[in-house]
Amino acid sequence: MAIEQTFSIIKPDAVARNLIGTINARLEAAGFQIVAMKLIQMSRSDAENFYGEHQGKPFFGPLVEYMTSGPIVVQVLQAENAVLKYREILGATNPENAAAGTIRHDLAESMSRNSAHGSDSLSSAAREIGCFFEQSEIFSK
Ligand code: IDP
Repeated sequence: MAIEQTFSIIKPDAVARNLIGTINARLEAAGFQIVAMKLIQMSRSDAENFYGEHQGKPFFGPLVEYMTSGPIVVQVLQAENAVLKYREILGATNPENAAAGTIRHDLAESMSRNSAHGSDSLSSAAREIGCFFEQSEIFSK
């Protein structure tokens, strides 16, 4: 299996509840190496661009409001099969449908305040990493 990089966000609800360490411990225990990480607050244009595929959907406005409401942690995670592996430990978008033991099942507040983001494909990961990181900020061997 190939070594991949995926993009992760620890979302505002999780940062506000002091869950950065809890989520990072889960990521490291699952075998991810955190090769880039920043604490930032997204601007409205960052959020609109990042979630551009959802423009026009009823939840788009509230999603942008929420994602800009406070600090978030943006990360690049590296592992074998990282994209699928992270989606598996993240769990379904709606925490009510997420499997027991996943981040969203165990930690998320609701479908909109669902604690973390993980890229859904290698091409999304490349695009999303590029929204927040220069290549020189990624510490990959
Ligand atoms: P994902 O984060 O599991 O990849 P997406 O469908 O890409 O899910 O949606 C992006 C984010 O938008 C979700 O994580 C969630 O915060 C929010 N979202 C998606 N669908 C809904 C919805 O039907 N109601 C409220 N928020 C939603």
